[in-house]
Order: sequence, then C-alpha cells, then structure tokens
Amino acid sequence: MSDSGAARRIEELRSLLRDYDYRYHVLDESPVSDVEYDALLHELVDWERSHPELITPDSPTQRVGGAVLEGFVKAVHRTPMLSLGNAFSDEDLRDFDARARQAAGRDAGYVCELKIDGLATSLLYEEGVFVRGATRGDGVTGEDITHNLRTVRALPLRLHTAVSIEVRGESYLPKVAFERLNRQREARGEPLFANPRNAAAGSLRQLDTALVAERRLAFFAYALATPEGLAASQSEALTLMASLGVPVNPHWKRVSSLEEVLAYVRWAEAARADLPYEIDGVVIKVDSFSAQRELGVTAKSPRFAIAYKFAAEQAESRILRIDLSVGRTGVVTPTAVIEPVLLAGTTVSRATLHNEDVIREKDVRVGDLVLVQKAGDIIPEIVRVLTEDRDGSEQPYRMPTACPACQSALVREDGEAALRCVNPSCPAKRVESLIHFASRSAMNIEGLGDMIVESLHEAGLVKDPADFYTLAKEQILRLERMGDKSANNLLQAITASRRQPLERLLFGLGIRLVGEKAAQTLARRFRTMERLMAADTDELLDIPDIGPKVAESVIAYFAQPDNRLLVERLRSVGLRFDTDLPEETERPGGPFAGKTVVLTGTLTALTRQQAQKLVEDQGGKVSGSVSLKTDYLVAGTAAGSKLAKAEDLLRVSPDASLRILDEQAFLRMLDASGITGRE
Ligand code: 1X8
Repeated sequence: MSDSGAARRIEELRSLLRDYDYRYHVLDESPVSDVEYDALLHELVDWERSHPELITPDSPTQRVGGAVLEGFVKAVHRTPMLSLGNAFSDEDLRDFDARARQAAGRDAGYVCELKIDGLATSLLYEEGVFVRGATRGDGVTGEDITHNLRTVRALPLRLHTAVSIEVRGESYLPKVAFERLNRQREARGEPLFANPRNAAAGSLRQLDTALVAERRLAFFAYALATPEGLAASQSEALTLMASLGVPVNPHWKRVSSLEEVLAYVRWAEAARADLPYEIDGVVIKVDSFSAQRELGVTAKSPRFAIAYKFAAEQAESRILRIDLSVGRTGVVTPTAVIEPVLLAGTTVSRATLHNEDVIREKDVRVGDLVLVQKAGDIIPEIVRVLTEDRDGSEQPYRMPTACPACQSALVREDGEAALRCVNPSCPAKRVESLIHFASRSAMNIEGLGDMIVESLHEAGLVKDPADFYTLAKEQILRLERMGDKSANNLLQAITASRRQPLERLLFGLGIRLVGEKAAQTLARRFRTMERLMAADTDELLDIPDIGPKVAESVIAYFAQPDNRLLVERLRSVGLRFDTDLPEETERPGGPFAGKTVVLTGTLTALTRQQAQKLVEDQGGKVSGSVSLKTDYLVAGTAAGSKLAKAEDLLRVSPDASLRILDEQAFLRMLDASGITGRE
C-alpha cells in the first residue's frame, strides 16, 4: 500500500480503537469482542512497525508497554493534591453538614460519589493530548508514572476536545483483576497484596511497562484541578469530564439535604458487594465551586468535602486449631484455622495471629468463638474473642519452644515479638529462602514456584540457590507431573536468570533488612559483588539511605563463611555480579540550592510547610526574617512588613542579591528546575 494509504488506514484503526475504548470504559458498552479488538490493535501495531515515522504518543499502540524504566522521576503538582477528612458515623456527617451550611451561609447542595479503593492519580492533558500522569505522593510532589498510565485502557490518550486540563481521579484494579493477580502471586509463592489499593500502587510502580499492561488497571476521574472557566460546580465538572471521554463513575448523585446524603451512604453500603471494583466509602462534596471557595481548606484537607469510611465487615467463627509456619528468616508465625465463614465476598478459613504477644493479649484459645474481620478488607484477622460464650472446654495455647520444622530451640530476641528459628540449615527456612531467591522480584525464574521448589528440595536436588544452576534435565524429569516441555522451559528460565543484575541477586540472597530498595542502593554504589563484600561499616554508613542496622546486617552476612562459600559457588556457576544501574549523580541543585529564602503572605497552591520543604529539598534554607543575606523573598497575597522591609532594603542597597518573587514566579522556578531527582 502507498504511504498515504498506510497513513489513512492507521488513522482509521486508531479512531476505531479510541471509539471502542471510550464506549467500553466510559459508556459501559461492549462494542466488540476482545478477539476483534486485539486483531485491530495488532493490525495497527504491524502498520506502525513498517511506518515508525507515523507513531504518535496518543496512538492506542502506546498502551502495550514494552519500555523498561530505570526509576521514576518526581513530579511537582501545580496545585497540591489534598487528602480528605474522614467521617466514620452518621454523627460525623451531621457535623460536616452543620459546618458546611454555617460557613457557606446557605443551603449547600452536595454531590455524593463512591470512594474507590485505588491510588490517587493526576493526569495532565495539553491541547487534548495526555502528556503526564503522576501519583499523589505527599500531595505536593508525586512520581511521574506517565509510561505506566499509558497502558491503562480506560484512560484516554486523547480527549474529544483539544483542552488543556489536569484531571484527578483514582487508578484501580477491578475485583476480577485483583483476584487474578493475587492467585498468580500465590502460585508463584509471592506475598499477596492486602487490598486493591496496594495492588494498584504496586502495579503502577512496576518498572517494566509490559507487566503493567497485563494488570488491567482502570481509572475513574473525580475532579478537575483548576476548573475555573470550565465548570461552576462539581456536578458540572463530572459531566464535562465524561463528555471529554474521561471515565467518570456513573453512580454519582446530586442531593440537597443531609437526609439524602445518609440515604446514598445506605445505598452504597448495600451496593458494595455487587460492584465490579472495591469501594471503601463515600465522598461527599459541596456542589457549588463558589461555596467550596468560601469554605476553603485547612492545612491538611478541604472543608468542603469529606470521606465517609465504611466499617470493616465482621463475622463470627470458631477456632479449630492453630497452625505454625516458618518463614524465610526463621520467624514462626501462628495462624488460626477457623470454621469457614463468608466475609466481604470470600470464604475465610484462616486468620493470622501475628505472634505470641497477640495470642496472649487477645487471650485466644482453641475452641473459642471469635469475631473476625478483614484488615484492609482482605487479610482476615481476629478482632476479639467472644469470652462471654466460653463453656470451659477452650484450650489455652502455648507457642512451642522448638522449631516445628527442625526441632531446634526457638529464640526470642530482645525487643522483638517474633520467635525465630536460628538454625541455618532448618529445612523450612531453606525452602522459603529458595522460593524467595527464584521469586519475581528477585531472580525472576519463571516456573520455579512454591511447589516445584519444595519438590526439588524434598528430592534432595537443591539445598541452596547455587544448586538450581547445576540441575540436569533427567533430575527435573523425575519430579512428579513434570513433562519434557516444562522441564525444558524451567531449564531455560534458570539459565536466563544467570544474567540478572547484582541488585536482584542481592535481594534474592535474603540478607536480613536488605529489601529491593536497599539492594538497589548497594548495587548502585558498589557496582560489583567483590566491592560490596570488601566494604567496611564506614563505607556502608557513608550511603545516605543505608542505616546502621542494615550496614551491620550486610557486614554480618558476608562475615559468615557459609555465605561467602555460597557467593563463590554462584560465581562459579556463571551468575552475573555487576549492574546496569546508572551511577548515582549529585542531586540536581535547582535555583534555590544554597540560597536563603523567606516566605511571607498567604500562598494558595502550597502550604508554608510544603513550600519550605521544596526549597530545602534543593538544598536551600528558609529563614524567618529579611536581611541582606536573603536571596529570595516569596510574597504571597497580603504580604505585610517583610515585603515592605525587602522593598526598603532594595531601595537602600540596589545591588543586593535579594529578589522578590510572587507565588507564580516561585512556582515557575520550581517547575523549571524540574525537581527531577531520580530515586
Ligand atoms: C479520593 C477519592 C475520591 C473519590 C473517589 N475515590 C477516592 N479514593 C471521589 O471524589 N469520587 S476524592 C479523594 C480525595 O480527594 N483524596
């Protein structure tokens, strides 16, 4: 086909796919089957592959992911993303209503919306094109997750109109996607996400964008950052966003009294179980933006909105017995096995007891009737024992003194609640360590999940991680249910993992207190295993993010002859001992580095504390008074004596370095400096 023919077909495909995305995610229709959709998308991918000059960032193909990021860059919000105050009862809502009506001086209309259990997200559109997405972070500075958000199908890469706006909303995992993800993690022996919020956050912080695309995240918009000139009320803003092609949750309702607010809350509580996504409450906002402005914001949250949080669902059940498990680090965790009971949509048959102290404090006995709830609505825990129902047959529980796996004496260290098996060759610990080594965030050996690792260990084929690399195909084939194809795949995955970089290996070794982040920090600084092993405490402590406990643990690990031997064997089987992580660079200075800044007057986009932190993050100093040492005076509205003094100073000493900035100029300087410290 001619180039212009290709261009026409590409545009046609894009426009079809955009329309399908819009109809599916915003209008809740199912215009085509997944198969048809994928066929069109693949056709577009093929066209773009042969015409790469025609690829645009808002093409639906840009959702597939593929780029692997090195880290996340910070993103400063143009206006802060506030969090909401909470209401836990009807009484709290009554107080909110009274305050709102008093302060607004009139009857306030409200908009009630569902509170989605996800991750607050900001989306910037310039002339209708999605250009940046960021997490909320601390409200002032979040992380730039543009590449990951592009993979979210519900999020339009291009709006129906070429407007420049910042949309705020919630990225979330639908219930089915969340459950699928946790089932996958369970099969791989990875820790489960406690709730959809954590799952959404964990997914959007993935560095591999193709993995993010697999997760099937979705998005609901609930606010415009600066609605001036576009909408006069929350209900108008929601209607506008939907008409631009942004998904807005359809269950919002404009109401005009507290009674109607309470009725909406009752409706949401009842609807909760049947919704395809998790909600954890209801958000109530004063509708009119002018009334919102009159109500204003406090240091932490707006006075014109509140989040009503649902109480955790609870159920009664009976404790049948207490099971123990030994973790990778030797910690022995008790779990109550209970009579199966339906709770918040799933059947629960186990509840964590955490440790010995919790069992004693709650006075949990075998046979007790207990109240269970899901903390963060997924991991069940015991709220309390219904002691009034005891009949005397309940058996107090004592934690064992010996490891349930290897019978060696358990140790409880000072200041710790956990009992620990300290036998380095405890089989339970070994298996858990091997599972950890192979897990996705460590060496990522696909196909090497819990069951296979357990079988390999049980068959005596693998005792430590180096043994994975000397496995022969005949040995693997002898495992139950292991066919020729799976054996080949497994061997290939093991071979491929030899190329994993140092930070993954370090994390995989399971050095106490060395998590993913610390492993990266160590790899970045020392570059090779040899140099890390040769480091002394002072060199470790020299790293800003490494504290004394981590340093001590690293030193202790490499001081152990067994561990040194393991590292030596890992080298001899061909593992990679270095990293591709970029060397750390000096923190970017920015315009306020080394400068003295005075803040005065009222700032609208930031609180004083937030402004101070931004200056200090660049290495600047914030001072309370204006003098010849002042470099910048940031004058908000109604700036008084400090501004007058600065102006006097400039009259007397015109060459003073002092510059007066209004809030806009201050924000522009922060923006221009990028505040782009890599993590
Ligand atoms: C958080 C959330 C809001 C809404 C829904 N879900 C949330 N998690 C909404 O307004 N519909 S607003 C909000 C916030 O402002 N922190």
